[in-house]
Amino acid sequence: QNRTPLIAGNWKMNLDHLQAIAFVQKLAWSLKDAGHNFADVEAAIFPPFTDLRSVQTLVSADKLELAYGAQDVSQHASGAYTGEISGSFLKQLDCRYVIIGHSERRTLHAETDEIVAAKTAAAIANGIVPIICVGETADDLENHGPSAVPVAQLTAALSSVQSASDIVVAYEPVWAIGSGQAATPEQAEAVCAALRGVLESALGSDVAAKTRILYGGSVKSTNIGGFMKQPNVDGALVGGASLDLAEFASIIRYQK
Ligand code: G2H
Repeated sequence: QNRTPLIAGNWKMNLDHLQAIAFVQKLAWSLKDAGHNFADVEAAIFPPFTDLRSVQTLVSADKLELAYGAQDVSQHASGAYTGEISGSFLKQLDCRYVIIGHSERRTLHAETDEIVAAKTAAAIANGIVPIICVGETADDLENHGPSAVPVAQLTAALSSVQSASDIVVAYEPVWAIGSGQAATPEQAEAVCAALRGVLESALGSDVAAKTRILYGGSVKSTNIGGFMKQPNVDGALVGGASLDLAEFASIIRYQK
C-alpha cells in the first residue's frame, strides 16, 4: 500500500505570528532549495490558534504546498463555550488537519476518550482530517504492556468515525514525549501494527491499508530514518525538533 508519509510539526505554545511567518517562509525556501517534492513526503505545521490566519495568508499568497492545522478543536459547533474554537472556524482558515487528544490535552486538560471521540467527530463534520493521538504512560507500560492503552484509546476514538472518513493516527508513548528518550523503531512498529489492526476491525481492511499512522515522541533528524523504515510507521509528529528550522527541514528530508 502506498501511503504518502506525513511529517507534522506540533509547535505547542511556541512562536507568535511574526515568528510563525518568518519560520514558514524560511522553511518553504529551504525545502524548495533542497528540491523537496511534497508528493513524496507531505509536511505540515501546527502553530498556536493565533498564528493560523497569518499562516493561511502566507501559504495562499505564496502558493506554498506546506499543510497546516490546529492543535485542538472544540467538540461543540458554537455557543457559550468560552475559550473554545469551533471546527467551522478552522475550516475557514483552510486547516487541513487538527491534532486531537494529544497527551498534554488528556493529562493537563482532562480530556477523556469520550471528549476525544466527540472532537474527532467535530473535525470530520467540518472536513478537517483529525490526527488522533494515543499513547501509554510509563505506568501503563509497566502494568499493561505497550499496546493495551493505545489500542483502547483508538478503539474509543473510532466510535465516532465512519469508514469513508479520512483520518490519521499518531502513536505517542507519553514516556517518550519531550524526554529525549524516544521509543525504539521496533517498539514503535509493534504498537503501530497493533493500531492498524484496530483500524481494520473497526473500519475494514481498505481503510486500515490507506490510513497513515505516525510515531511521535522525541523524534529528531538522527532517529527519523529508523522509524520510517518500519512498515507500519507512516510519518512522525514532531514537537521540540519542529521549532528548529534546519532540524525540522532535515526531518522532512529524512533518508531511510
Ligand atoms: C510529542 C511530540 C510532539 P516531542 O508531544 O507531539 O513532542 O517531539 O518534543 O517529544
